[in-house]
Amino acid sequence: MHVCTVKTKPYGGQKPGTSGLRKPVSVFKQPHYLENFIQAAFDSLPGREGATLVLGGDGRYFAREAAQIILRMAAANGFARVKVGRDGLLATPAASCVIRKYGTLGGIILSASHNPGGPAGDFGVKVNTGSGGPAPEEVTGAIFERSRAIESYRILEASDVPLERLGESRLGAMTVEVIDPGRDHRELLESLFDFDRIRDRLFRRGFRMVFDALHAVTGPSARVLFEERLGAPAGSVRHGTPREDFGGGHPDPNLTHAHELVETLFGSAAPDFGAACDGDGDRNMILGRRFFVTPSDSLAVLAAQARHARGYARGLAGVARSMPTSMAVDRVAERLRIACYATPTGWKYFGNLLDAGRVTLCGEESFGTGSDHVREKDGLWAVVFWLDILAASGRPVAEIVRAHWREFGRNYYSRHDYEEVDAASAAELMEHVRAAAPQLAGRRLGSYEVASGGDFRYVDPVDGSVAEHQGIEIRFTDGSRIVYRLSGTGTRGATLRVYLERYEPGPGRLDLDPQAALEDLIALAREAARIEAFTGRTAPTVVT
Ligand code: G16
Repeated sequence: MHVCTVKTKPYGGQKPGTSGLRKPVSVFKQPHYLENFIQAAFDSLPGREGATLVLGGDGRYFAREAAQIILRMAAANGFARVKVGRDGLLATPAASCVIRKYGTLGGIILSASHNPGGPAGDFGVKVNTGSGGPAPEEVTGAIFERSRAIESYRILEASDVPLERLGESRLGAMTVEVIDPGRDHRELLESLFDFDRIRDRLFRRGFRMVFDALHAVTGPSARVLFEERLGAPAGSVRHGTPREDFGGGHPDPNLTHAHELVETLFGSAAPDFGAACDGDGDRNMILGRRFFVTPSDSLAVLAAQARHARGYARGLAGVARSMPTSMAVDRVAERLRIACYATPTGWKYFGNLLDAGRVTLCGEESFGTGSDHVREKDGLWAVVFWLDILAASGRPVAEIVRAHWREFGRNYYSRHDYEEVDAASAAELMEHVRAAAPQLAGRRLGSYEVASGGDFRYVDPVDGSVAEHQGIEIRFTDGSRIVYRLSGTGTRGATLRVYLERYEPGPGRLDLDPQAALEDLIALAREAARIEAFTGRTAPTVVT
């Protein structure tokens, strides 16, 4: 076995987006494309000589090949050990857990998250640092710069390492350790929540749940957690076997893509509780019987109820949400007299706040919720947290959320996505809104009066770093808002996201359909940005 130095040329466009480098599989399969990015990442992680790396992913198409390439490159780049999930599987929060527990230098997660997989789907590489969280801007920036100047990469000439069985093997001077992809993470969850209470008060009393793993990474661990450890009936976990193409589905836990689960929960013999996670296990969707919990409400309810969970009984240091996430959690923070931070979209922006102990819980409208137990959002954690709250309160999901609205008011909320629009037109639309927004202050739009309008700029309160142009917000005097952003995770054209929010203090009008409650704002948002004129679209592609 010897180390080869392979000559290469830079590819353009290896700039990591909101969450790693995501591209169609066909792009990743170009000669040296993956290798260039991995070498650039290794070069940007100081201290790799003799260090340990964590490797895994959601098991999507091309992941097996990619894992073998990365193992050979890690061996040629001086790593002493790679901890890799069995069969190359490791959910994103589980990877974060392993990095933190064993103090490794960082990790590489092979996933394009909720994007479809298969030969015509997407692939992705996420780089995490020693904190267990996604690489911060300064690291992703360094990787990008390095990728633009790369001339060669190092790789060991060797045959594939078997990844099917737990245990250790050698690859040159490096040890490859195949680990159980879920064990460390499950142990962590068990330390935070009262498994006995969930088993005794829920499943021993006939409580029924359906967890839809969407043929993605959480299936095997979900079976152990829910069916073996917590006592849910066999068959409670659906689509629990990971597939390279996610069974042809779209592993995105929302009302559109997890429609089978939604139909079950809204059907005549609906179980008490439903949940789903995405491709790499960091997103979650929570459903009660004939009831959908928006991610923003989920964060607010978890924050309000956290004291009932063992791991959070001492109280929360603070909470954080991404700027476009509804302000429901702000009201809880106010009541609890704790700090509430609004960050740009992207889990990496929570890292400093979590590391500094300023926040305990954080979440995003994009079906992500998490806490300081790891440095990624955590799908299974959110599901177990909800079960723990249900067990503690003895009330169904819908009642808990309705009681929350009665106490704090309801933030009606929706996101309208216009996917795969022409990138240049989307950029023009954003320029138009950027120029128009500040002029709107003080003007009336329909029945609303504009309080302010402009670009969201974030100054990290811990290290002072600045992130500009993180979405354009139009705020109204009654607390309603419209936010416009371009997604940083799409791989085809541009995705325009329009976020809509209106606060209803109650006690009446708390049970409206969100699309009806937001009707005026939806029309205003379309007009103010001239969405049809710029994109040719008369309706969004996905509404969540
Ligand atoms: C990633 C990020 C999230 C972000 C989401 C959507 O999630 O980690 O912080 O909210 O993308 O981002 P965008 O609106 O830019 O598409 P994931 O689950 O895709 O890794």
